[in-house]
Amino acid sequence: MNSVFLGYMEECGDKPACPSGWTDYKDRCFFYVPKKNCQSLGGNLASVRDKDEYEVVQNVILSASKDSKKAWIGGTDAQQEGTWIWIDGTPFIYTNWYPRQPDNKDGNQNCIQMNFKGNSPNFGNNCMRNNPSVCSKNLY
Ligand SMILES: [Ca+2]
Ligand SMILES: [Ca+2]
Repeated sequence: MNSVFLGYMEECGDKPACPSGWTDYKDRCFFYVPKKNCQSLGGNLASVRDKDEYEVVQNVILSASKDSKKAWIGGTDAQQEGTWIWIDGTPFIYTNWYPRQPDNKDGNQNCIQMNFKGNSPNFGNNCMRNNPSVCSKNLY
C-alpha cells in the first residue's frame, strides 16, 4: 500500500465508529449477547440482508462465543402467522432456512434462530426465551 492510497483512505474515512466490541460491517454494527438485551444496548435483534451479511453475523457469533451457538436474530411472524418481517424494518428478502422450515411447530414458532443444526436459521419455539442473540445498530 502506498502513501497516496492511504491518504485517499483518510479523506474518505469519516465513517462513524461502532461501539467498542461491536463488529463493523457496511452501515451497521453487530454484537453477540449471551442473554437477549439488544434494546438495552440501543440496538435491535439483527436483521440479515444478504449472504455476505449472514456470514458476518455467523462470524460475530463464532468469535464471541467460541462456538456456532444458536442465537436469536430479529425476524418474526408474531403479528401475522406466516408473514415474516425484520423488526428493524429491513425488507424481508434474504432467506436461508433450514430444510422444511418454517414449520410453526406446535403452533407457536414466531422467531428466528441462526445456527440450528448446522448453519441455517431455524424458527425457535418461544421468542421470549433468554437465549444468546445477535444485536445490530445503524451507524447513520
Ligand atoms: Ca409462526
Ligand atoms: Ca421450526
